[in-house]
Amino acid sequence: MVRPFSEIPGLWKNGAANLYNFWKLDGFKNLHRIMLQNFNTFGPIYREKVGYYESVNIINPEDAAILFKAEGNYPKRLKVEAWTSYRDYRNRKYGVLLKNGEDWRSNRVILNKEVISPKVLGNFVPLLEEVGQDFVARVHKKITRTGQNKWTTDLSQELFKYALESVSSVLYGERLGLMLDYIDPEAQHFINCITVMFKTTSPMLYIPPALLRKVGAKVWRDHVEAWDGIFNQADRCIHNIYRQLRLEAGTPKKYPGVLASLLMLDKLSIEDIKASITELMAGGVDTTSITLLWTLYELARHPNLQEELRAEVAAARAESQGDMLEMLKHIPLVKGALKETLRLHPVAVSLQRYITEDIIIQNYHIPAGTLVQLGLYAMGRDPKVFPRPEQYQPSRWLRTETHYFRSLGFGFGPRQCLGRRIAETEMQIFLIHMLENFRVEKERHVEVQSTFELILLPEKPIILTLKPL
Ligand code: HEM
Ligand code: 2DC
Repeated sequence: MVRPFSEIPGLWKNGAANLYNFWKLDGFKNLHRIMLQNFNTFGPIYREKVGYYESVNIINPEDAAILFKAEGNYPKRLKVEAWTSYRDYRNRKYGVLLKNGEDWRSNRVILNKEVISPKVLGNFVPLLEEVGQDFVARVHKKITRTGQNKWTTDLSQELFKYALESVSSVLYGERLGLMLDYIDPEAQHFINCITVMFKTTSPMLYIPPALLRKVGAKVWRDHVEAWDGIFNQADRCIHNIYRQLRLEAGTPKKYPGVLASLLMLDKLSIEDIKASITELMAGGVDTTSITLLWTLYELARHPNLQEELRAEVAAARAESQGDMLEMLKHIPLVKGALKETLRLHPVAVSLQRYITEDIIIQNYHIPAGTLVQLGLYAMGRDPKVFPRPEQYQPSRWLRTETHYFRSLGFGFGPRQCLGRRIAETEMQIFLIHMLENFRVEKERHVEVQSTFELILLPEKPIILTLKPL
């Protein structure tokens, strides 16, 4: 007998009381730990209502498969109201991140061809390769300047710059110059705005932004200011390319970047292009940089693994005679390391869909229209899903054991991360260059946990030491 929806365990009856408890537990920062605890209390499925949003939460890969089979033709995530409210407030168009329905699909299909299809990888690699080389040169210079043949630092700011330089070079076909000593203060401002934008979003997941706006709350004002900074900088970059394109008519000799390709293709309106390019630029900074920071942290904690990866990279370099596109096909363990980082330190604490048909999970009936969340952070640490989950083992992604609905760091299906190819390639190239040039070390016994600021971030600075090989 299938059990009814109303019998799913959990605390879903009193949203306001739950919000109060959540607030007392400092839940805004601990969402990932609270989800983990809820799975421990209630089992592999629970219902929850915090503030104004209600969901069913699941943790098993087999249940994730059922969820994604019911996502329909226009998959829809939890609506981040802070982001849509800002755009409504400023009269700006939604990009692919926030669109839904047919409008989303038609934009996404066109963007896919320019951003995530395998055929564009060849265009991206030389651009990203150049940024990777410049990053390494910059670190060598920093090491020389210390006079100690090593550099001990919190790399996050450097990684933000690396990520922004990488994504911009792909989007605009041009360098911003962030690997230089003196950088454009506008670019630094853009980076700061993204951090503030994420941080101010999380309380607004539970308290409606419309309300916060009415009472003139600081969190709403800061949020608006952050998005204003993001849009102003993106507008400047976009306008620049647009003007150049009008000046030099005819087809360019070299790959001109995603934006110019979209403009020349002439299939999306300029307003739609601007909206999605802005989202890609903003989505391409904290995500990859934090994932790289966590990866370096894990490599510092596992020196033997670090040597193993170095050996793989050296062999790949020899085999492909320096051809980077070819080299990327010979580094399975490096790719496994990135998957392993996203398992333990996912950017997104959960994946969510509004299901379009009734489904049965854990023998409970769930009606169409329900918001179902897969606890990605919790799944990554579940011993039933990943044996010895606390161990960082990139090789688990090589073995023949099942990976069925287990590698979901970038989401799933047609609504998965649009920046996935850019992110993966940028991160692989980064690790190749770092492994070829430096040994990464850290102080022993320093453990770093995650904190939730819409995306999961290290709760305190990660201090690493880089030594030339
Ligand atoms: C969506 C993760 C980097 C742009 C997403 C989603 C996840 C994700 C989990 C939701 C997918 C779903 O609902 O199935 C990540 C991770 C990254 C990363 C782990 C890096 C380690 C990037 C980069 C960009 C980007 C570099 C831009 C260049 C986007 C966009 C969407 C998205 C535009 C919305 C797509 C849509 O709604 O159609 N990402 N992301 N992301 N990401 Fe990423
Ligand atoms: C946050 O409960 C926790 O990739 C919420 O590059 C549910 C939720 C909904 C949407 C998720 C968000 C979480 C985390 C950050 C994600 C976002 C969708 C896209 C976004 C996963 C899990 C991200 C970081 C994008 C952001 C691009 C943007 C700022 C322009």
